[in-house]
Amino acid sequence: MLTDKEVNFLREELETAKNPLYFYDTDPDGLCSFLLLYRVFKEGKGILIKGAPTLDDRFLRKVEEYQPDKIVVLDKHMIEQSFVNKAKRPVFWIDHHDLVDLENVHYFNPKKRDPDIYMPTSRMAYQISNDPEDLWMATVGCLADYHMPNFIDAFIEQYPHLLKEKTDLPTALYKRPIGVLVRVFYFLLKGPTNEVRKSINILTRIKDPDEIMKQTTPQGKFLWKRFQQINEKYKEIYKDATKKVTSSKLLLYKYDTQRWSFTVDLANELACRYPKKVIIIARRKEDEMRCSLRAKFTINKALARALEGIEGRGGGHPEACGAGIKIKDWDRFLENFKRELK
Ligand SMILES: [Mn+2]
Repeated sequence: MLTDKEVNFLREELETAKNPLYFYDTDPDGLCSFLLLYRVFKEGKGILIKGAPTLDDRFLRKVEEYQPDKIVVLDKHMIEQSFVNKAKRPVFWIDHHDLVDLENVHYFNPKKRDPDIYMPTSRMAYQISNDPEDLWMATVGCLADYHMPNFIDAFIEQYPHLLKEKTDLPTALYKRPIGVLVRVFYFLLKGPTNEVRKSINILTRIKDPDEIMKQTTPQGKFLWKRFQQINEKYKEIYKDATKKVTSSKLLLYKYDTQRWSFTVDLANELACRYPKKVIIIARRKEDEMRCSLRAKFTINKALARALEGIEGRGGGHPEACGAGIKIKDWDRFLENFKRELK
């Protein structure tokens, strides 16, 4: 969480901003963080950081184009120093990934006070915006980043048809209507840029989740229809992936990403639905297998040991890792990993 002092400082900065430019990460936590702030402070413009690992010099042309007085970066794990230096505006960075040393930014990261804390950016954005009408949106952002917010009781009271009682995260995400709403936010970020932008524009004006979930307004109906089209593609791939379930502890699914990438969605859902298995979603890129690994127990140590003597790299969080393995070593890596998981 942010401290009261930080909340007050950021509120003051955003209230006085005439034309802030928001850069935010391409996932529901990043999106909800932006929406929460934009819906309260009204001014400015939001830019999705898509197709770039960090906020780098390529985004300076957006600064050039919009001439903002302040720059706000949300939920992005890295900003290049050169971007900060060349942008020549105050930069406010609210994030919850690993701490980074960067000069000339106002940096807000709860890990400064507690290295082990897990606090999605949208939870902090909601501290700043503090608009009870957006409680549902803050809930979506937190759940999407696999965090049960401390205000969930208030959400249940206000939206019992979306979540009728307190549950664990897998249940909320995959067995309750609120989980569908989270998926709507995930999937609306996929696909052609102009369609994504249109969806986000509409989301800035949605007042109640039922506009989407029950299609009570034309805007909500539009979003729901677009979600359903993407969801159909996902369901097909998900079904295909579940065919790979065997008695093995590994659930390996190889998949060619083209226009619609569902790697993260697949890995997350399979890990929740098969909590005893290690999920590997792999796709070939040039002479490498690129993998997303997930489990509901610690796997990063087994992964590190399995990589010994293998041409490749990998690592990440205890329960969520990434890896890139050279094709020639792929089979040997899988054997190693299976052995290490026993
Ligand atoms: Mn996040």
